[in-house]
Formats: sequence, structure tokens, C-alpha cells
Amino acid sequence: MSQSYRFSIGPWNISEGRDPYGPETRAPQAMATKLAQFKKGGFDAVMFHDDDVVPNIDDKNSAQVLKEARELRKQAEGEGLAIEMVAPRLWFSPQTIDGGFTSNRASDREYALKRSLQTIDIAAEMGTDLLVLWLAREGTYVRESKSAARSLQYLVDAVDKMLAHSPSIRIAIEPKPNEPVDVAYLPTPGHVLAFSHLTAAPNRVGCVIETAHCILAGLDPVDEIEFALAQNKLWSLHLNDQNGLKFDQDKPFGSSNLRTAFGQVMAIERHHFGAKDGSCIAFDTHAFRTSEVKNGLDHAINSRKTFLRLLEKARSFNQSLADQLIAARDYQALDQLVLDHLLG
Ligand code: GLO
Ligand code: MG
Repeated sequence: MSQSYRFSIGPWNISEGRDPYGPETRAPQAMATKLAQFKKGGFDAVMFHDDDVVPNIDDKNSAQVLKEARELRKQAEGEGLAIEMVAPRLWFSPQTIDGGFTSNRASDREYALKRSLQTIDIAAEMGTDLLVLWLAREGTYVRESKSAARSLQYLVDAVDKMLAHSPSIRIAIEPKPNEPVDVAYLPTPGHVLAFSHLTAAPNRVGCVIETAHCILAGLDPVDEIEFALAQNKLWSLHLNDQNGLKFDQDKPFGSSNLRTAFGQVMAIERHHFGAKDGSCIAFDTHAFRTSEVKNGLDHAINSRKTFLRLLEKARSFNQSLADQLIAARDYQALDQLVLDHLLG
């Protein structure tokens, strides 16, 4: 029987259209309105930032934070949605303008750790063992401002404290080479997986791979996905697309690089991504600035549709013919076999 996949989505994926050069183009939607759209759109689970769960999180005490987490869990489950993961949104606060874990100020580093430990408590309250760390500001704008070796040690120390805080938490780090920082400390899946082996529990440190982030690093997302899957270290996926080395575009899956999207689906299917542990496929995509509120989730719905169509293509691909062409080293014919299959 064919494997079925679980799809997830974040409330931030219904966004207001703001960019660095202009304000919002759509009115903000309430969490309840967003959750109500997700199941209908074909999604099984939700990803949350800690401050999606608890707005103004820094103004609230621990009991209040956990109470709001329980309430939102109930609300999501009431809509038929599981909670995939929780992530500390460290890049918004005034204490992390120089990075959190790698900031040059000890008080900022303490803040980042405290918030991450609290996010682990939120995750437990919401019934997930997956903490995602997108290390948005852990890097530099000025090379001489920090040391890479010292920053690496700061990151190991922080992750070790998170692992010690909960014996069951799994930490999935989402690498991205740049934006918002000029140069990030864990820019690629290779860096993340090497990093995992420096921590106290390498079996509980893995990665999230996002298509666009691989392209921004000049890497092929297909190979990056397979690299992590081969090591059982891919615990979530952010499928989207990106047109070359520009600003982070979060375009719908397959919309710029259809053949690479096919390759990603082939890798996912070949390695049975999520079959054992229920890992989700998320579409970390955004509406175009011109989209109206009523079409504000179409980018993700369309991404899922494209994924499912490419899944049919992956399942109907003539692999035995491909294998014969590979054995004969007739890569020209193999290339055309893929194109004909996609076009056919
Ligand atoms: C931005 C990231 C971001 C994360 C999300 C989860 O480039 O892709 O969307 O995936 O905040 O931590
Ligand atoms: Mg992402």
C-alpha cells in the first residue's frame, strides 16, 4: 500500500504582506480563523512559534504561559489538528538584536536560553516532543564582531541545557545561510548534522530542511534532503521554492524549479519520509503581496496540490527503464526520460 503523508502549516503562513519596503497589504486574521482554514485546506498538523501560542509572552508568568498553551492545544485539536512542533521566535525581541545564544552580551544569551527552555515546557503541554530552532540571528553582519569557535561553543552549551531540561525533547535545527544575518553560523544541513555530534545527545538533535534555504546556500535541496534522510536526521520539511540567489522568497512549492521539486518528492518517497515517526511535510510559503485575504492560504493549498501531483509522477516513474539507462551510462536518455515523464 502506498504511504500517505502528513501535512502541516504555521499561522505565520497566513501573513499580512509586509516587506522591508512597504507595509501590510492584508488585514490580520485571528488565530481561530486561521485554524479553521487549515483542516479544510488539507493540513493535519500545526507548527507554532512560542509567541503564536502566547502573545506578549515576556509579560506573562509560567503558570499563565502553560495555561494559554493548554487552551490553544484544545482549540487546535478541536479543529482536528495535531501540534507538530513549537519554536522559540527569538528573532523578534530587543534582547536578540545581536543574536540570542551567540550574542556578545551574557544577559542576551541567558534570555535566549530561558525562552527556549520555556518553549520546551510549552511543547510538552501541547503534546509534541519536537522543538524547532531556526537560528535566525545567530551569525554576524561584521565578521570581526564574533568568533566562530566561541559561537559554536555557545550553541553547544545552550542545546545541551535544552537536552538536559527534558529527556524526551528532540531538537530540529533549521539551517539558513543568510537573512536576516549576513553570515549564519549553521548555514546548511551539513553544518547542523556535524553540530549534532558535538552535543550531549546526538540522537536527539536533527534538522529541518527548507527548499529555499538550500538554494540560497547554492545547494541542491534534493541531495540535502537525501543526506539527512540517510542519517535518520530529517524530522520536518519546509517545502517551498526560490528563484535563485535573492532575498528569501518562500514561493509555492515547485513554482520556480519544477524538476527539483520532482527530485525532492522522489527522495521523500524513496526514503519513506515520516513513515516511522510521523514527521510532517510543511509548506513554509507566503502569499504574494497582491493576494487578497480570501486567497491568503492558496499558496500552501497549491503547494500541497503540486506535491500530490508530483507524488503521482514519482510513483509512476519508469524506474526499471531508468535503471537500465543508468547501467548503460546513457544519461542523455535518462535526462529526457525524466522530462518526458514530467511533460507527459
Ligand atoms: C525563515 C524560516 C521560518 C521558520 C519558522 C520556524 O526563513 O523558514 O519561517 O521556518 O520560523 O521556526
Ligand atoms: Mg522554514
